[in-house]
Amino acid sequence: HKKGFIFDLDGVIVDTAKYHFLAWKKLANSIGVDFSEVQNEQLKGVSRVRSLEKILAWGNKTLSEDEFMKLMGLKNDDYLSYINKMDASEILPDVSKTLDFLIEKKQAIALGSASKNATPILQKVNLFHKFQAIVDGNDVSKAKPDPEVFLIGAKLLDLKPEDCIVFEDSVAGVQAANVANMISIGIGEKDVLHEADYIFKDFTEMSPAFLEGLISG
Ligand code: B16
Ligand code: MG
Repeated sequence: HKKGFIFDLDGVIVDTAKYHFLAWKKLANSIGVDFSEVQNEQLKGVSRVRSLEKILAWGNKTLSEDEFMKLMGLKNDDYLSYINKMDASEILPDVSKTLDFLIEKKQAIALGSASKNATPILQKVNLFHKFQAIVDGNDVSKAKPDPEVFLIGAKLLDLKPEDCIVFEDSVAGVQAANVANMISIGIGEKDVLHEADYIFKDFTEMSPAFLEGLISG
Protein backbone atom coordinates (compact mmCIF):
# COMPACT_ATOMS: atom_id res chain seq x y z
CA HIS A 1 0.00 0.00 0.00
CA LYS A 2 1.23 3.48 -0.81
CA LYS A 3 0.25 5.91 1.92
CA GLY A 4 0.80 9.63 2.22
CA PHE A 5 2.70 10.79 5.27
CA ILE A 6 2.15 14.49 5.90
CA PHE A 7 4.47 16.15 8.38
CA ASP A 8 3.81 19.41 10.19
CA LEU A 9 7.01 21.46 10.49
CA ASP A 10 7.23 23.55 13.66
CA GLY A 11 7.28 21.27 16.69
CA VAL A 12 7.36 18.04 14.65
CA ILE A 13 10.43 18.19 12.40
CA VAL A 14 12.26 21.01 14.15
CA ASP A 15 11.75 22.73 17.48
CA THR A 16 11.06 26.13 15.97
CA ALA A 17 8.02 26.32 18.29
CA LYS A 18 10.43 27.64 20.93
CA TYR A 19 11.58 30.42 18.58
CA HIS A 20 7.99 31.40 17.74
CA PHE A 21 7.31 31.57 21.49
CA LEU A 22 10.37 33.74 22.20
CA ALA A 23 9.61 36.09 19.30
CA TRP A 24 5.90 36.46 20.13
CA LYS A 25 6.64 36.97 23.82
CA LYS A 26 9.14 39.74 23.09
CA LEU A 27 6.70 41.38 20.70
CA ALA A 28 3.79 41.12 23.14
CA ASN A 29 5.87 42.46 26.03
CA SER A 30 6.89 45.45 23.88
CA ILE A 31 3.24 46.52 23.77
CA GLY A 32 2.58 45.70 27.43
CA VAL A 33 0.95 42.29 26.96
CA ASP A 34 2.07 39.02 28.54
CA PHE A 35 0.94 35.43 28.02
CA SER A 36 1.75 32.05 29.53
CA GLU A 37 3.18 28.86 28.09
CA VAL A 38 -0.28 27.32 28.44
CA GLN A 39 -1.76 30.14 26.33
CA ASN A 40 1.09 29.62 23.87
CA GLU A 41 -0.38 26.19 22.99
CA GLN A 42 -3.18 28.12 21.27
CA LEU A 43 -0.64 29.83 19.00
CA LYS A 44 0.81 26.57 17.73
CA GLY A 45 -0.19 25.66 14.18
CA VAL A 46 -2.10 28.92 13.91
CA SER A 47 -1.24 31.50 11.21
CA ARG A 48 0.84 34.60 11.91
CA VAL A 49 -2.18 36.90 11.56
CA ARG A 50 -4.34 34.76 13.82
CA SER A 51 -1.54 34.56 16.41
CA LEU A 52 -1.29 38.34 16.71
CA GLU A 53 -5.08 38.65 16.86
CA LYS A 54 -5.11 36.24 19.81
CA ILE A 55 -2.32 38.07 21.63
CA LEU A 56 -4.10 41.40 21.19
CA ALA A 57 -7.33 39.87 22.49
CA TRP A 58 -5.51 38.53 25.59
CA GLY A 59 -4.17 42.04 26.25
CA ASN A 60 -7.46 43.77 25.39
CA LYS A 61 -5.71 45.82 22.72
CA THR A 62 -6.86 47.10 19.36
CA LEU A 63 -4.48 48.36 16.68
CA SER A 64 -4.76 50.14 13.35
CA GLU A 65 -4.11 47.97 10.33
CA ASP A 66 -0.76 49.70 9.77
CA GLU A 67 0.39 49.01 13.32
CA PHE A 68 -0.82 45.41 13.04
CA MET A 69 1.24 44.86 9.88
CA LYS A 70 4.26 46.53 11.46
CA LEU A 71 4.14 44.27 14.53
CA MET A 72 3.80 41.15 12.36
CA GLY A 73 6.90 42.27 10.47
CA LEU A 74 8.86 42.87 13.68
CA LYS A 75 7.93 39.45 15.03
CA ASN A 76 8.95 37.74 11.81
CA ASP A 77 12.30 39.60 11.66
CA ASP A 78 13.05 38.49 15.20
CA TYR A 79 11.95 34.90 14.38
CA LEU A 80 14.16 34.88 11.27
CA SER A 81 17.17 35.90 13.36
CA TYR A 82 16.83 32.54 15.15
CA ILE A 83 16.08 30.62 11.94
CA ASN A 84 19.18 31.96 10.21
CA LYS A 85 21.35 30.24 12.81
CA MET A 86 19.71 26.82 12.36
CA ASP A 87 21.42 23.73 10.99
CA ALA A 88 20.77 19.98 10.79
CA SER A 89 21.58 19.55 14.49
CA GLU A 90 18.14 21.06 15.24
CA ILE A 91 16.20 18.26 13.56
CA LEU A 92 14.20 16.60 16.34
CA PRO A 93 15.22 13.07 17.49
CA ASP A 94 14.62 10.24 15.00
CA VAL A 95 12.84 12.47 12.47
CA SER A 96 15.49 11.81 9.80
CA LYS A 97 15.39 8.10 10.60
CA THR A 98 11.59 8.05 10.20
CA LEU A 99 11.73 9.95 6.89
CA ASP A 100 14.40 7.58 5.55
CA PHE A 101 12.41 4.53 6.67
CA LEU A 102 9.32 5.79 4.82
CA ILE A 103 11.34 6.64 1.71
CA GLU A 104 12.86 3.16 1.75
CA LYS A 105 9.33 1.74 1.95
CA LYS A 106 8.40 3.85 -1.12
CA GLN A 107 5.84 5.91 0.76
CA ALA A 108 4.78 9.43 -0.28
CA ILE A 109 5.93 12.28 1.95
CA ALA A 110 4.59 15.83 2.13
CA LEU A 111 4.93 18.85 4.37
CA GLY A 112 1.76 20.46 5.75
CA SER A 113 2.70 23.59 7.65
CA ALA A 114 1.02 26.89 8.50
CA SER A 115 4.38 28.65 8.26
CA LYS A 116 5.34 31.01 5.45
CA ASN A 117 8.97 30.26 6.35
CA ALA A 118 8.73 26.49 5.79
CA THR A 119 10.90 26.19 2.66
CA PRO A 120 13.92 28.15 3.99
CA ILE A 121 13.75 26.20 7.28
CA LEU A 122 13.74 22.82 5.47
CA GLN A 123 16.67 24.01 3.35
CA LYS A 124 18.56 25.19 6.44
CA VAL A 125 18.31 21.77 8.07
CA ASN A 126 18.95 19.99 4.75
CA LEU A 127 15.67 18.04 4.58
CA PHE A 128 14.00 19.81 1.66
CA HIS A 129 14.92 17.10 -0.86
CA LYS A 130 13.11 14.39 1.13
CA PHE A 131 9.65 15.87 0.44
CA GLN A 132 7.60 15.14 -2.66
CA ALA A 133 5.23 18.01 -1.94
CA ILE A 134 5.39 21.12 0.21
CA VAL A 135 2.21 22.85 1.37
CA ASP A 136 2.72 25.83 3.63
CA GLY A 137 1.31 29.17 4.74
CA ASN A 138 1.86 30.61 1.27
CA ASP A 139 -0.50 28.06 -0.32
CA VAL A 140 -3.56 28.13 1.92
CA SER A 141 -6.37 30.59 2.44
CA LYS A 142 -7.79 28.91 5.55
CA ALA A 143 -5.60 28.17 8.56
CA LYS A 144 -5.65 25.01 10.71
CA PRO A 145 -8.01 23.71 12.19
CA ASP A 146 -9.40 24.04 8.67
CA PRO A 147 -8.25 20.91 6.78
CA GLU A 148 -7.24 22.83 3.61
CA VAL A 149 -3.46 22.49 4.11
CA PHE A 150 -3.65 18.68 4.44
CA LEU A 151 -6.24 18.23 1.68
CA ILE A 152 -3.97 20.11 -0.76
CA GLY A 153 -1.13 17.85 0.40
CA ALA A 154 -3.13 14.69 -0.37
CA LYS A 155 -4.05 16.07 -3.77
CA LEU A 156 -0.44 16.88 -4.64
CA LEU A 157 0.56 13.33 -3.62
CA ASP A 158 -2.33 12.02 -5.71
CA LEU A 159 -3.75 10.12 -2.76
CA LYS A 160 -7.15 9.98 -1.07
CA PRO A 161 -7.37 11.75 2.33
CA GLU A 162 -8.17 8.43 4.03
CA ASP A 163 -4.83 7.09 2.78
CA CYS A 164 -2.95 9.89 4.50
CA ILE A 165 -1.39 10.07 7.94
CA VAL A 166 -0.60 13.39 9.62
CA PHE A 167 2.07 14.08 12.26
CA GLU A 168 1.14 17.15 14.32
CA ASP A 169 2.20 18.85 17.56
CA SER A 170 -0.68 21.34 17.74
CA VAL A 171 -4.31 20.98 18.81
CA ALA A 172 -5.42 22.97 15.73
CA GLY A 173 -3.40 20.66 13.46
CA VAL A 174 -4.76 17.45 15.00
CA GLN A 175 -8.28 18.82 14.53
CA ALA A 176 -7.49 19.71 10.91
CA ALA A 177 -6.24 16.16 10.22
CA ASN A 178 -9.34 14.66 11.84
CA VAL A 179 -11.69 16.88 9.80
CA ALA A 180 -9.72 15.91 6.66
CA ASN A 181 -10.52 12.26 7.44
CA MET A 182 -6.84 11.38 7.84
CA ILE A 183 -5.14 9.43 10.60
CA SER A 184 -3.85 11.93 13.17
CA ILE A 185 -0.69 11.26 15.11
CA GLY A 186 -0.02 13.72 17.91
CA ILE A 187 3.60 14.44 18.74
CA GLY A 188 3.75 15.80 22.28
CA GLU A 189 1.78 15.64 25.51
CA LYS A 190 -1.18 13.24 25.92
CA ASP A 191 -3.30 15.71 27.89
CA VAL A 192 -2.91 18.42 25.24
CA LEU A 193 -3.30 16.26 22.11
CA HIS A 194 -5.99 13.84 23.34
CA GLU A 195 -8.05 14.30 20.14
CA ALA A 196 -5.36 12.53 18.08
CA ASP A 197 -5.77 8.89 16.94
CA TYR A 198 -2.32 8.08 18.37
CA ILE A 199 0.00 10.11 20.58
CA PHE A 200 3.77 9.82 20.96
CA LYS A 201 6.11 12.00 22.97
CA ASP A 202 8.47 12.07 20.00
CA PHE A 203 9.65 9.91 17.10
CA THR A 204 12.02 7.88 19.29
CA GLU A 205 8.91 6.23 20.76
CA MET A 206 7.52 5.17 17.38
CA SER A 207 8.59 1.66 16.38
CA PRO A 208 9.18 0.47 12.80
CA ALA A 209 6.37 -2.03 13.46
CA PHE A 210 3.96 0.82 14.17
CA LEU A 211 4.94 2.55 10.90
CA GLU A 212 4.63 -0.76 9.02
CA GLY A 213 1.14 -1.11 10.46
CA LEU A 214 0.16 2.31 9.11
CA ILE A 215 1.51 1.41 5.67
CA SER A 216 -0.34 -1.91 5.44
CA GLY A 217 -3.44 -0.77 7.39
P1 B16 B 1 5.15 31.88 10.17
P2 B16 B 1 3.39 24.63 11.72
C1 B16 B 1 3.07 27.19 12.40
O1 B16 B 1 3.81 26.18 11.81
C2 B16 B 1 3.47 27.43 13.84
O2 B16 B 1 3.15 26.32 14.65
C3 B16 B 1 2.76 28.64 14.37
O3 B16 B 1 3.13 28.88 15.70
C4 B16 B 1 3.10 29.84 13.47
O4 B16 B 1 2.42 31.01 13.89
C5 B16 B 1 2.71 29.50 12.03
O5 B16 B 1 3.38 28.34 11.62
C6 B16 B 1 3.03 30.62 11.07
O6 B16 B 1 4.42 30.71 10.94
O7 B16 B 1 5.04 33.12 11.01
O8 B16 B 1 6.56 31.37 10.04
O9 B16 B 1 4.48 32.03 8.83
O10 B16 B 1 3.40 24.13 13.13
O11 B16 B 1 2.05 24.57 11.04
O12 B16 B 1 4.51 24.05 10.89
MG1 MG C 1 3.44 22.56 14.58
